[in-house]
Amino acid sequence: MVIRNTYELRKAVDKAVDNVQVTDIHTHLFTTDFGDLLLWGVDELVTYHYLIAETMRWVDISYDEYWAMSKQEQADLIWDTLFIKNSPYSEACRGVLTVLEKLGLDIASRDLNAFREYFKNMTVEQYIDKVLEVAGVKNLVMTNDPFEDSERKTWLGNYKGDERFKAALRIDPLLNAWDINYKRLKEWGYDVYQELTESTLKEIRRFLNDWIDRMNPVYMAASLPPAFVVPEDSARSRIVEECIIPVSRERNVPFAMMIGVKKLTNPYLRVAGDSVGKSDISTVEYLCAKYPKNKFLVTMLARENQHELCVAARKFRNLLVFGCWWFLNNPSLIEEMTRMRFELLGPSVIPQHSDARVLDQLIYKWSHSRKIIADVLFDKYSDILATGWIIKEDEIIRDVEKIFGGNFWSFLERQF
Ligand code: HDL
Ligand code: ZN
Repeated sequence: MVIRNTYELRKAVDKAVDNVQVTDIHTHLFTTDFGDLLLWGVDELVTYHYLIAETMRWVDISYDEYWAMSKQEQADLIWDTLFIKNSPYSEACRGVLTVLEKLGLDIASRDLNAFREYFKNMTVEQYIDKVLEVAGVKNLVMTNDPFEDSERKTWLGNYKGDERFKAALRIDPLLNAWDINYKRLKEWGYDVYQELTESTLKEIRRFLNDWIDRMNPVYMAASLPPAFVVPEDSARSRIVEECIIPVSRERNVPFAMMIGVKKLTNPYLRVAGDSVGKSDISTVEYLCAKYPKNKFLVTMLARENQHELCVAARKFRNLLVFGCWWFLNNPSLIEEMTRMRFELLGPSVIPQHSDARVLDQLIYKWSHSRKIIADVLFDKYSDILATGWIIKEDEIIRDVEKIFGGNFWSFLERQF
C-alpha cells in the first residue's frame, strides 16, 4: 500500500514497530539449563541493581545492612522507598509498573504482596513463553562467561539450550585481568604463562576456539574501561590483536566491544556500583581500519562518545553500532541517540538491545523503546514524504525488520 499522508504514515509505522518480532542482541538472561541464574518474578524485578542504587540515595541503612537482608526484605524496602514514599517516575521504576500493567495486574492496588501472588503458580517455562510473547521477542542473546563457575559447570555438563536463546562468549576476565586469570586457563589445561609468549598466545586462541565450539556463540564480547586502547604495550592489547582478532575472523564470530565502564566506582554497591567514562574512539577506528575483514559490534557507554561512534560507523562497513546501553537506556537519551543514528546512518544500525537481567524486564525495555523508535521513524519518514518521495507500507515493514534484528543476522552472514 502506498502511504498518501502522515495519518496513514503514523498508522503504518506504529503497526510495523508494534508487530515486529525482535532479536535482542544483548541480555543477561539464561535458558532454564542454568537454573537460578535466570532471574524472574516481581522480587527480582524490584531488586534490579538500578533500583538498589536509587534506593540507597534515600535510606540511611548501611550497605552491609542492605546486603544482609533477604530478597523479599530488599524488595519491600525498595518498593516502600521508591514506589510508596516517592513517585516511581525514574525509568527503572516506571519499567516495573509497565511490566505489572502488561501482565494485567491491578497497579492501583500498589500491593506488592498481591503482585507476588501472580507468580506463585507460574513455572519458569510458562513465564518464558509469556514474557517473550508479550515483549514480542523472538530471539535473545545471553551473556555467557566461562570464567563464572556457576555457568561453566552447565556448559561442561548437561546444557541442552533453547533455540530462542543464543550464546555470546563473554571474555572480560581474559582481557581485563590477564595477570590474574591466566592461572585459571592453566588450571583448565591450557599451557599458558603470564608472559605472552607465542605459545601462550596460541593456547589463548585454543581456549577461544574450544569455547566457540562448545557455545556456538553469535559473537564474542567484552565490557571495556574508558582507558581501553589498542595498540598499546599491554596484555589486553596484545590478546585483542593476536588472539581475539584472528579467531574472530577465522570463525566468523564478531567481536562485540562494550566500551566505557568504570568498574566499582562505589564498591559497596557491588553490581550496582559501576559508573561511566568517556572512551577513546580512535581504538575503534584503529581496529576497524587495520582489520577490514573482521566484524565489530560496538556500543559505548558515554553519551559523549555517541556522535563520534556514528561517524566512525560511516567510515567502516565492518562496524555495526548497537544499543542505548545502561545509563543511556532512558527515553531522553534513546531519542537523542536514535535521531543521531538514523540521520547519520539511516537504517544501518541496531538502535536498541534490552540488557535485561530479569526476564520480566524484556516487557518494559522493549515496550518503552519501540514507542521512542517509532516516533523517530515517523519523523524521518515524514521528512521524505514531504519531498514527494513515495513510501510503501511494505518498505516500512522491511526497514523495521532490519533495525529490530535483521541487520544483526545479515551482519553475521556478510563477507568483507
Ligand atoms: O557489562 C555489561 O554487560 C553491563 O550491561 C552490566 O551487566 C551492567 O551491570 C548492566 O546490567 N547494565 O544494564
Ligand atoms: Zn549487559
